[in-house]
Amino acid sequence: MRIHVVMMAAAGLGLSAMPALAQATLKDAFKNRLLVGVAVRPHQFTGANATQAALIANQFNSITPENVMKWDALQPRENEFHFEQADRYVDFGTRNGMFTIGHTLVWHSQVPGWLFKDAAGNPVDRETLLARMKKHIQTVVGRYKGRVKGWDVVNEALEEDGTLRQSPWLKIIGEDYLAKAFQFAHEADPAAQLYYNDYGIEGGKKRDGAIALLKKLKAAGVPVTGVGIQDHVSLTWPPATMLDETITAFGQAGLKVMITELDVDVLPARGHNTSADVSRNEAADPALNPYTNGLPANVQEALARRYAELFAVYLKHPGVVTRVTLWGLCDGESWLNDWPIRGRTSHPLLFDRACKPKPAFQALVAPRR
Ligand code: 9MR
Repeated sequence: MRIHVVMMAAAGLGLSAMPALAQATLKDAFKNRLLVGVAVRPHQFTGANATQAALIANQFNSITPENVMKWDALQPRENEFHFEQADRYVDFGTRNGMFTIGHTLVWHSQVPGWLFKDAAGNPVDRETLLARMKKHIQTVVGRYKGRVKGWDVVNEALEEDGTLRQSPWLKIIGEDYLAKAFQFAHEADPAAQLYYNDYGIEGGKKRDGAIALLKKLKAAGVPVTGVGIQDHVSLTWPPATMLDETITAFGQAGLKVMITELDVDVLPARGHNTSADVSRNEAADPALNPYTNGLPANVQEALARRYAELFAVYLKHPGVVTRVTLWGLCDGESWLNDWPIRGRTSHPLLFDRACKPKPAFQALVAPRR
């Protein structure tokens, strides 16, 4: 208790923060087994919201930047780098002794308009795009060498059928763009862990495609440390057995597995769709937004059981699954409030809209035996 009081005094917090801090923590619950991380936003890592900053420092031992290290944030115009936010993010992680992640170097989304074009607006050639990729990766990874411990190097390069996504990276550079990205990142920081990160690879053809791709990269000597399974999941998909088999298969291929963007969507959906593609945008329908006044107890319980089930699967793979990162701290700021339908009231995380721990949190820190 004394430690918490000291921490709060240091962070200049009011008493209202006390209940959230004076309790068991996720990082202790999984100590020596899993790092537990969270995706963070500027108001949290700059300390503008001191309560949330303290909650993050208290509960988690790893962080990922939700948006501030994407290409459009770091290099909006060619050779014009903006590091203010990213520097503060890395400082927060370093100060708090957290395993600090970089997200993400090579992605088809959140990229500035100039990246794939020349001055006349025509697509650039392979050599130009490779040079731009190299410059970006070496500048960014080089700047945080030794402090950012792991990078999502290539993000979401696969289609739902497991073939390579027809992105500008693939069309302009060709298949070896993945190997090049890992190579450049490795040159810039040989000690950093380097991941391939994707959603929907928990099962099916996309999983098979990911395994084949990663085996091929490893066989060619490409410095890939592991695979990030994003795990934007629902209450029922993927089934625990499927996830378990998938992690086993990645482990057998010699890869570490990170759970990089975990959240559990409890809202009803139009049909079954395992895609977390940010470009999905569906029409609103009140029937698909049933929990605007809070989550009913039976759904809270189902969510708690689901979180417990997922962590039980992760824990079955010691040495393979080494980190689990939640994609956000409190429900009110989850991306799932606006995706795939804008303006819904979503409840996918461990802390509610008041940033108070939910039954799902309790299920992880104090499991019923
Ligand atoms: O949560 C992120 C949201 O705030 C952004 O608007 C969106 C677009 O950049 O990206 C979200 O995060 C995505 C992550 O970077 C990659 N995997 C899917 C995540 C959810 O869309």
